[in-house]
Amino acid sequence: TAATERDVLDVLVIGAGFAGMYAVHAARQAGLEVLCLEAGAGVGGTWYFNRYPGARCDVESIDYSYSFDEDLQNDWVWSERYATQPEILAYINHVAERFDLLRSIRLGTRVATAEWDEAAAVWRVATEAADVHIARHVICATGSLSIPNKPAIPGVDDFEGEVLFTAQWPDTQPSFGGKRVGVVGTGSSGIQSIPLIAQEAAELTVFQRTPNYSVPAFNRKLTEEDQRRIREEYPERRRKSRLSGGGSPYVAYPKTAADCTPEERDAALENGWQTGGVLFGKTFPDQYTDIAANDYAREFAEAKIASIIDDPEVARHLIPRNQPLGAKRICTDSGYFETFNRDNVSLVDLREEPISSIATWGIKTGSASYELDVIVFATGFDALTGALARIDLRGVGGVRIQDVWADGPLTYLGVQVPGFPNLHLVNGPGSPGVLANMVMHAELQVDWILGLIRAADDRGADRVEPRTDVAQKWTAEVGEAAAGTVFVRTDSWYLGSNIEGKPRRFMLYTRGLGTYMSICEEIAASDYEGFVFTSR
Ligand code: NA7
Repeated sequence: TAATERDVLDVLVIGAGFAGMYAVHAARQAGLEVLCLEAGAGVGGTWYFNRYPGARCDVESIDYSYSFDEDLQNDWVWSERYATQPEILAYINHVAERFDLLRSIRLGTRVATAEWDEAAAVWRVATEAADVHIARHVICATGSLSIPNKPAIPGVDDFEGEVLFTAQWPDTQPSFGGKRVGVVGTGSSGIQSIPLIAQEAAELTVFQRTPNYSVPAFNRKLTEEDQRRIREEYPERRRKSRLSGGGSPYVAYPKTAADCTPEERDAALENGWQTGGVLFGKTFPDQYTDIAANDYAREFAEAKIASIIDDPEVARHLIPRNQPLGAKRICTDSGYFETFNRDNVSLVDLREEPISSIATWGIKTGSASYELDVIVFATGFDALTGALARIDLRGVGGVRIQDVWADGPLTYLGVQVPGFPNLHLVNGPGSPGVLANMVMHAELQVDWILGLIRAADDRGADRVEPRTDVAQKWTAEVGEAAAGTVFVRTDSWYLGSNIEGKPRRFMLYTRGLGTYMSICEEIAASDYEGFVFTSR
């Protein structure tokens, strides 16, 4: 196809998930000419692709939703404390329609290359269909969990049954009735889908490489009384969330674990457990920084989990024990451990014997064979940097972002990269990202990015980029902050260690969303300290 060139856009957004959709809306509100390119056939990003049974957000629906428009906030009614994927997707589609966003979004359009044109001070962005778009600024809203990890197990292509990936689930729900199903992977996606698949399948075999801590969601329907209270408390809830560590209004117990009496500690942990899910990780303020505090919470969780599982031998395999609680993201489940009490469910511990190959009929470990009709891979993502690395993204002098990031991502504030002028990342490495409520995080970051673009325009500068030294300093700070936490004590996708050959670096800012945004605000107020504005 012949390349077609369009007029110069102010902003080109890559990705129409929560972040990209808000970027489109906010850029339009700021009077900028914006176009968004989205690979999926619909909007929603990760919520478009991850349609597996049981898919839910582990942040409460009333927090994991846009705050930028009060009418939207008050009109939309979430039916459950934790929304299912279909409800989240319905919400995103509603937002797209309500704010007429689709006229600025090209669906089914994957970006292949993005190249900085030094002479013209613009980005040239080409799609896989070789359409070229020219933009002054590019906002990458490419998602943290958007590139599925497909393990290269010998023989994987020989399997004659059905192969499914949770992260690329078919539009029509496959049926498991009467079938022998194997699920590989026990992260959040496995833990959410396993209980539902178990209800339907004739037999379910779970292949677990690393066990995970999972805390019941205590999900429930939201009543009319809840709805009334939510509306009344929303402004205060959002205010608290913006100042918080994780973008939700919850605060830790007012004392460190060490300062509590044993009774107080247990009561705080019980309360944290009943709050449910990933929020249990926030019971004590020092739970992520003091291993002793973490041990209290971990042992409490282990006892709770053990009490759910009937067979102590199965429990021994399902409970992690050797990793700090929350170093891998705590999973939020509805009936996960209970599922292993069913007669049609069995667990294979791959730490004892890894998968050796896949045959036409199923999965082989060293000494055992498992005949299967369906294999579900819930094997995670090339997280945080995977989507950017798949674009041939070239900055000043044709330098590729993969090369600049060969030893791990280098960013200033998680938002800009030296040598890549006018390129902005949302929820990128070096920001709190997935450690916070991504919707609120995206809104705050997009507003900040648009402030930076405005600052450049006000100066008559056609180019803005961070100095290398400030990016190095910020990246070192991100690393130092993480070094003081339990996050670096176990392998995880936060560290890139789930993907072969990826540099092992903790990629997120651990001091919390509120602290992070106050630093960003200070930098904006100091006339964008660390940024260089230039014009041709
Ligand atoms: P995760 O959390 O990365 O989980 C992936 C799981 O798949 C995990 O248990 C992996 O074990 C396992 N895995 C990956 N590759 C293999 C191979 N080759 N063989 C066996 N098992 C394997 O991804 P999710 O999609 O569940 O969740 C991601 C995030 O989405 C989640 O944290 C929420 O924030 C939402 P491993 O631990 O690597 O040993």
